[in-house]
Amino acid sequence: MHTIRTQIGIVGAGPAGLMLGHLLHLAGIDSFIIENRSEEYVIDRVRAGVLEQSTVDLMVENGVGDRLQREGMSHDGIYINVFGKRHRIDFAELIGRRITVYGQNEVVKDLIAARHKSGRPLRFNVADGSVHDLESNQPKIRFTEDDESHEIRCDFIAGCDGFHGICRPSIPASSIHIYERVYPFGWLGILATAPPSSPELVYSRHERGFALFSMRSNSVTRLYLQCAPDEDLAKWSDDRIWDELLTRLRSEDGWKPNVGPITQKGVTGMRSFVTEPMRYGNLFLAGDAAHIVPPTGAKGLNLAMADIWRLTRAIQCFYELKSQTLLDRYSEHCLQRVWRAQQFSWWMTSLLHRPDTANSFDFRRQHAELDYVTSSPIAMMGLAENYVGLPLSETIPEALTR
Ligand code: FAS
Ligand code: PHB
Repeated sequence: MHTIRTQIGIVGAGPAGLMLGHLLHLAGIDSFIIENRSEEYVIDRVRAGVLEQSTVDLMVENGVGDRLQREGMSHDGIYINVFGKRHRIDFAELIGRRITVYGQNEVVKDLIAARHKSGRPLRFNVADGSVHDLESNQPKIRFTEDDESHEIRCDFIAGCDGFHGICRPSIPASSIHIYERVYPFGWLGILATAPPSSPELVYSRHERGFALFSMRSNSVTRLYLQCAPDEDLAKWSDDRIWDELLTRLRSEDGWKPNVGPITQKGVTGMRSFVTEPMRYGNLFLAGDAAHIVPPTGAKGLNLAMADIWRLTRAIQCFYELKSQTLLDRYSEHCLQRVWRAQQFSWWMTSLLHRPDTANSFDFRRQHAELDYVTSSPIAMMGLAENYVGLPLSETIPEALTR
């Protein structure tokens, strides 16, 4: 068994683990990142596409935002298409903040490049990962690489290994509480080589269900449609996908997405999930390892970055001020932002999807809410504030009063 000593052991090289490694590096704090997938797989994995202002600020302020500033697409609003009628929600007008469209895999690519440049350890393709002695002052991560077993001894473990990782399940069930809601629908998502025909995202509620028009660049679009959670992709030819997308997204004013070759497609289930607390001994969970939101509110990646901003400050406070205060308040403070995003993501999902058991009252009530959200400046401001995201700050009340 080869022993490695470091300050922070990080499980998972997704956006959370990589950003943590980067911010700790800038703070002169040592860390060791392990990832059980290959570098190519992690970079090519198609996921998020919308960055909150605070996520963009975090990347730019910490020296990993150059390409984001060059290639990211800044959007001042979104469209909501209500049964064929398109309405614009003008974030810049309503709250003076905006979002940026920049693929998660581009974020991961930039962070991996920064990690390699820092010379600090990042190991891909590891196997048999496990965590131990979480309540001790020297928690341990064990893994094998090229059939050799290794043990990382550290002060703290950051569980950034996503929803299907090893860290959360390593916590005794009696020490955490899980809050969960699984939705009776999923998203069939595609990447297409087609120039965007709208300068901003289009969320659509159509009688046949939800659809979303998004993009990755001036030549690549990303689109989603509501489907069954276990939808069989084999039953969806590219023509059938485009027919359904055009039907659900086309609006009375003639707008419709451009059609082009589909280069990637997949089906994702949808759930709301929260782990409380996000800490067990000296194991700190961050990102999808602790919480999942349905992607309708575009919050997942941004919540992961907010957790990491908070965890870095807490770890710095421990080493620089010998204080446990922020570590002890990490979970409580993260959960304030997590539940705000949970409520918003559930609300956007309920507002824009066709419920599986639509009784006439629910249908009319949903329609009334869609009319309200697309006509009342006050309702639009609420949506804008949550969609663009709150500034990173110690607590939510503080962020709300900024
Ligand atoms: P990740 O899951 O990204 O990373 C965890 C890493 O840990 C992975 O690389 C995994 O391979 C690794 N790992 C797992 N087990 C391990 C083990 N045992 N040992 C070592 N490594 C291990 N969010 C948004 O904000 N905006 C969006 O527009 C958006 N769209 C989405 C669309 C889809 C289709 C999906 C599925 C998600 C979307 N999300 C969106 C949410 C998504 O982006 C996640 O929130 C984000 O990936 C969370 O980042 P991490 O917490 O780093 O987890
Ligand atoms: C995306 O661009 O992939 C995307 C955008 C908005 C969402 C979800 C996904 O709500």
